[in-house]
Amino acid sequence: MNGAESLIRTAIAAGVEVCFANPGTTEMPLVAALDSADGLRPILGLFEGVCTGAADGYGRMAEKPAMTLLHLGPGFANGIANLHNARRARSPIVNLIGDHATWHVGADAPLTSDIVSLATPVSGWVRSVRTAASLANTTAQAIAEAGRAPGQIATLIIPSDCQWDPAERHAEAIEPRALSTCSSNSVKGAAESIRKGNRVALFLGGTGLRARGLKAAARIAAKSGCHLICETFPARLERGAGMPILDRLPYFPEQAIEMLKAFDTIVLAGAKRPVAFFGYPDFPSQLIPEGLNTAILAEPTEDVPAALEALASEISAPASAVTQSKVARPERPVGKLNAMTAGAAIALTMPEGSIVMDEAATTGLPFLAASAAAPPHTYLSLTGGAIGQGLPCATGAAVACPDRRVIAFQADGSGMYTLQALWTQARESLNVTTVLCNNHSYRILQVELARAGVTEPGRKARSLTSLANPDIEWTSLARGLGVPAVRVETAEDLTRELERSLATPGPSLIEMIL
Ligand SMILES: Cc1ncc(C[n+]2csc(CCOP(=O)(O)OP(=O)(O)O)c2C)c(N)n1
Repeated sequence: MNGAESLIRTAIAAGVEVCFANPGTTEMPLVAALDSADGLRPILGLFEGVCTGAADGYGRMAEKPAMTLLHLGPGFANGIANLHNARRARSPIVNLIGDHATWHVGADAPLTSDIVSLATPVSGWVRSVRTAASLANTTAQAIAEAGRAPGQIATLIIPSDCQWDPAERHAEAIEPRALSTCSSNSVKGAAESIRKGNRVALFLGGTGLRARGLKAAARIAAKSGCHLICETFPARLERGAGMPILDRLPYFPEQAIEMLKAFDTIVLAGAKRPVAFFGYPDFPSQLIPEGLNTAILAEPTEDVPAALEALASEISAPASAVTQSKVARPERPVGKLNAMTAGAAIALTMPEGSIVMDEAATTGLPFLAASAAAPPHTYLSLTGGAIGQGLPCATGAAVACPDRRVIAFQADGSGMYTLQALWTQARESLNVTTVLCNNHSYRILQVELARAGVTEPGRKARSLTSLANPDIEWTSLARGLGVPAVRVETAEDLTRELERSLATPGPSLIEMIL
């Protein structure tokens, strides 16, 4: 056995099933070692941002790490933006990065770079291996670190001689450290705040937005009358019939502040104190207005569902509370395609158990209200603001959940960053329906220009926010990458094509001309 084989067997022993890979010469022993054992499925991504975004989507849905296999510093650097998003989502991921042989690094060959410096800001744990003999143990450690609940990014840098040199055995799995529980003082403090407050909001985030946390939150609301608010960009939110209705904190600070100032007490459960996405001249960073009573029930890194259940008991909430038991779908939309009709068409047609990856940007918002009582589904969003996450994340979610339909609700500009994900969807026959919002622009940047008071942008400014000239033909791009595609221009056509796509195995893309 060589080091690479010891790594692969260690990963399989620890339950890792998938490796999203884009390898090069320094990873060849690992590539060869994949065939030495059964149980680890390699999936090729044609850009590293696809691999890392897919590992994020996989981690959010499988609740265990996938591996990525990336080529030295430059390959890893191509994957950083989506690792940034994954870090914000607290997704479990193990990155394997090949490096030059230990004795070759000093030669400063063209691909040599400071990989540790690239990896550190997006990783919770980074190690460079020095010997083949230590590779198995360090791999087991990396997997346990990634799985450290709720999840983090562990990055392992592996010189090629540590892959090809002999090794003796694989390492057994190490149990990841469990979630810490919040203190009983936090529970008592939150209960006290809820009792004292007149207008209380429970601000939910992280694992508080999974089914168990939401059921406890519904009980707390039933007993106390508190309002339930969800962080603006949840990594994973369970929604639809059977789940309580949450208000999402708005994106723009003036709207968020307006929402929060209606309360005198905010209890944070799995969410950090909300801050504005950007600093604007007339608004503060902190969105909770000064003077409000704020209590922290549980930090995002704690066991948020358990904390919510403890709070429910503390205030003697009923044993269960279902706020919306019936499925309710919107009417069949007619006429022009826009954010409203697109949201309605998806909410009308999405099957039970769908996973909706929302990177629809300015076209996305109305979908949330339209689908509030749709059949139970999972909603994933862009956690770190680095666009180009939607198509890869949808790909990884589909790998994690082959029996569920994934809907990638995707803006065109953001989609262009990582459209290679479509090829991986075709190659792996993944059940992903991409609803592509072609508005031929970076619309949000046009909105931001207007907000900054630039009502008549100049020719140069307009050219930086327009995706026209030439118009991008998404149907041609998708077909060229092996994904069947149609173009629609009315709400009726979109609904019909959604019904067809959602009933057909494998990927397809519907290009909406907005
Ligand atoms: C990695 C990265 N690069 C650039 C940006 C800046 N940015 C934010 S939104 C946006 C354009 C979004 O356009 P599109 O995806 O088409 O959605 P629309 O606003 O048109 O709805 C850009 C370039 C970013 N957020 N992340």
